[in-house]
Amino acid sequence: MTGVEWLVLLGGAAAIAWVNWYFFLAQRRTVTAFATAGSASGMDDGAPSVTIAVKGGYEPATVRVRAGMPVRLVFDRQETSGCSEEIVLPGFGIRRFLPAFQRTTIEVTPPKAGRYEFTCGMSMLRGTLIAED
Ligand SMILES: [Cu+2]
Repeated sequence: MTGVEWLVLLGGAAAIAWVNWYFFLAQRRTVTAFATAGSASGMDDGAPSVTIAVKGGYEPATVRVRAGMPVRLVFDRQETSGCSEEIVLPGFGIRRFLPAFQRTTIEVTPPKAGRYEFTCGMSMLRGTLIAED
């Protein structure tokens, strides 16, 4: 192969690696936020709140909460992308519109320990509440 062909091949391989990283690894990077009663900021009547940035995904995408305790999820939508305009919490029967550049608070109480997903309206963006006893 010529030098140019090698360059094209390497460029292609790099592009493929980047795409895989972007969609599979970057999206799955999760940050765990502990929301235990008494330790969270923004509490007024006892329910801890966790702010989740919405921008091409959810950050943090994993939120640990207490089973049986109400928690406020504050979705801070920082984009106008149509993908993230709805938030769905199937385990709680909730589907809510998220206005762009606003914070939308959704309070939920996981009834028991387990994993509760939250997704965009098309299930492309995903996050998880992990409720622990
Ligand atoms: Cu979407």
